Amino acid sequence: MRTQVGIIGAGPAGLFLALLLAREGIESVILEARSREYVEGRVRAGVLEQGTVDLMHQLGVADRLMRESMTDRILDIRFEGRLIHMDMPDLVNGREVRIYGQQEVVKDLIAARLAAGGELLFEAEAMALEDIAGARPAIRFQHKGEEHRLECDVIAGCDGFHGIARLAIPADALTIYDHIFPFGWLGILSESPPLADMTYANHARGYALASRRSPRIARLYLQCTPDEDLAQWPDARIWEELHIRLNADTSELAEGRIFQKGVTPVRSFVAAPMQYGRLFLAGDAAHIVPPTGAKGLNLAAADVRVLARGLVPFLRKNDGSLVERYSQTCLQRVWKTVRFSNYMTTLLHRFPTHTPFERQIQLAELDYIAGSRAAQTVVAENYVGLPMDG
Ligand code: RFL
Ligand code: PHB
Repeated sequence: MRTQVGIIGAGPAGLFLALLLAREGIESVILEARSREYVEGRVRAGVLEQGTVDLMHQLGVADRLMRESMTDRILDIRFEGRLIHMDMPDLVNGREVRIYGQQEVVKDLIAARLAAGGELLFEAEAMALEDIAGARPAIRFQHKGEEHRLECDVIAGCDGFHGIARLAIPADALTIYDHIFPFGWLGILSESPPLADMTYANHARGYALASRRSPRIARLYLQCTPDEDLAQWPDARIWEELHIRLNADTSELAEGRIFQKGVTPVRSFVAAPMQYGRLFLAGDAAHIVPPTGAKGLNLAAADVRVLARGLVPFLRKNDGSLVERYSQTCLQRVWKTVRFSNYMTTLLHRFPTHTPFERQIQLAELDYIAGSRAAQTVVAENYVGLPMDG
């Protein structure tokens, strides 16, 4: 088999990339280890920056998004019985975010890819990469019990944090920046009306977050230990803790049937550079941010925009001037996003190691944001998303 761009992974990064390239007449094959049902059912992110929404419009895949997603103007932070109420469009020139589940984005992108007749193989697991430093790299993969080899002009490693692409780069060619936070997030989906606004809470018992998926589905999170045992969290305990930490009684935060529960680690990770020879890493394969800034999916979309823009002249007329700056261009945005996600995480969580001094600094920071339009603008500007390529 042969193609121009071999894409490993049908998450947001791989799917957006394939559609961006197809629009320019560049052919690709996507290999996805899991089944279609599995990737379409994976519950993850929910906040789309304006730039990600714009990208879906440009690709002609925004119809359902515009019908079913909800705009989110407001970002609330509750702490010590107080409220910081930020109106994002008011703070940052009309910009806002949209709430639309990542699995809905993935469904829309898969449908568009298949409708256009593009190659997308499910249950096709990449096992090894060959000759990534040379001119004819290849991916060895397994599909329906058989081994295959896909020869490419370039390979896009869009295979997430646990994929194989990053591991194919010699260790001495990569610098790894890794920071594991001493807590995790317990996330649930519930059949109950959500809080009206996106609400983050800093509480002495730990952080909580109230988001939503629809007017009838709430998406709620609680800070927990990194290896929390879900068996210790019967529904009643989850609700009790949410009411306390969000300072919202049942009249404000109604309880409902919990139909999904999961624990996710909280981590910052960057592998640099994001390119080695003809292998390009994009999305979670290259970097992870703590979910507190709601940035992972958006960063994946931003990476592949830069990648597609660079690959088009390279594959059409062997002009590598843009693509050779791929990593450098992406990492500017990545580090600013790592910084913001780290800031929000540090601002809102309870750290087991906190001294009384550090707790007071945290509360002073919240008090400062509460009283300063400038500080609120900084938060809102980052939350709605920095300009592309910035
Ligand atoms: P993905 O989505 O992990 O997709 C990678 C795909 O590669 C496949 N794969 C392979 N395929 C073939 N061969 C192999 N050897 C393979 N190895 C792996 C996998 O099966 C998978 O389908 O990475 P991608 O595309 O880079 O997208 C990144 C995002 O998924 C991630 O950053 C976000 O979900 C992070 N995130 C959030 N991001 C936001 O922008 N806004 C949010 O509100 C937000 N909230 C979250 C989040 C992540 C969370 N969890 C569970 C980690 C909330 C949570 C709880
Ligand atoms: C979500 O809706 O899943 C969500 C919202 C905000 C975050 C993380 C996740 O910071």
